[in-house]
Amino acid sequence: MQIRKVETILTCPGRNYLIVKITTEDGIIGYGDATLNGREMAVKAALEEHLAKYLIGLDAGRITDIWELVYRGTYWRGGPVLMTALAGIDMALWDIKGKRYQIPVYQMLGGKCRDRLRAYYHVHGHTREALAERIRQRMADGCTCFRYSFDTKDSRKEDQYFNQPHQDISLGKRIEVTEENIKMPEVWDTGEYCRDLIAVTAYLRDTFGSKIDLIHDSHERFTPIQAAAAAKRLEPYHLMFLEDPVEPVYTEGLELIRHHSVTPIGMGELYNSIKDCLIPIEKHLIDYLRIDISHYGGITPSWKTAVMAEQHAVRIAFHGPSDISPLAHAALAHVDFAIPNFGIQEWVDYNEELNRIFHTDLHYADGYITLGDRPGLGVEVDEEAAKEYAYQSKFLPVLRDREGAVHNW
Ligand code: GCO
Ligand code: MG
Repeated sequence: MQIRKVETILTCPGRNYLIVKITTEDGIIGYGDATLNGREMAVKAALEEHLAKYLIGLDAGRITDIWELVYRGTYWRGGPVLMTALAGIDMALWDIKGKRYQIPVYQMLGGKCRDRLRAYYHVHGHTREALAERIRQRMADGCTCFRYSFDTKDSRKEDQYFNQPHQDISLGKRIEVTEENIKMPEVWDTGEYCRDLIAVTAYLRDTFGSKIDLIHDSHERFTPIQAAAAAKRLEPYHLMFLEDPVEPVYTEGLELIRHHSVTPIGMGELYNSIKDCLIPIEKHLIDYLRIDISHYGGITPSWKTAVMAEQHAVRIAFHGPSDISPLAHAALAHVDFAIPNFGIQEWVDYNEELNRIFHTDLHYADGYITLGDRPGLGVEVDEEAAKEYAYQSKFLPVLRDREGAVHNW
């Protein structure tokens, strides 16, 4: 099982996705996801120019050893670009091992702990009524948990809103940032947003009672004291969790939130290594760990972290937005199925173009995800179809406050 080739495939069926393809001497092909939204070229170069050559000739079965080699053996370590490159390699190696022994990855992690995964979708409404309507539509498909967002009314100006900046493209709300509009920042006011957050949440709870679970992603926009105040005021509406209330660097800020409130906290899509989440997990500062399997080095460290989190009653709710590929969704689902402390899975619909490229073994129906028993990650990649969708240069949005200073989005 010697590694013969390490290649990348960049494709844009709506959004950009970077795939790692590893081929062994005996002809086994493994695929992994190395997509980092808005930084695809940096990861591609890291893989092709800097990491691939270390891997040629190595035994593809020595996944942990190769992980260590890439992570610290080559000196520069950590950060989203390198950890995403490493994740692509790691997933491809698990895929190869599964194909070699003809078993799914979850079997290598101890087998399934559950029959299906509960999933949640993003829902956005310009107004609270539109949001409730969107939730009703999704409820008709069986979904019972929602990550809700809304646009915030500017109380100082008639008919003006602070638009939610990080909308899922599938909702048709996202403003694509291209070279033409890269200099046009969106404006944000956290005070106004927080006021609406409490009111909208109260409205949703009042409208739906306990029929649904609610998750709100504040996307690191609060300072620790703002987050503590929001979490305290949200208590009566019993969220499943308040996501990313503060930036990951404010670990002590999480203590402040805990001190003031029992609203459960979800954190993690910006964590890149086990060291980032050690203290939050061990000190019980978070309830749901939301690491992104593609930005955290892949299956190997995500599974190890899940085992550690289990010892501290922290549940796993992997980051699963539309900006990682179905290969990443497959990888995280194999881990989800194999761990006792699975919490919930963020989920998205695939468009037709994606379905042409990725033939996955995951199926969503009635609010739950099921996984078949194909070997490896269980995803067939149609490389010819991938070639039809050329890379498109896209950028991440920028948010500024009313005075023009940069604000977290
Ligand atoms: C989520 C996330 C995403 C991110 C995106 C950034 O919880 O799904 O916050 O919407 O904004 O992954 O690229
Ligand atoms: Mg998030």
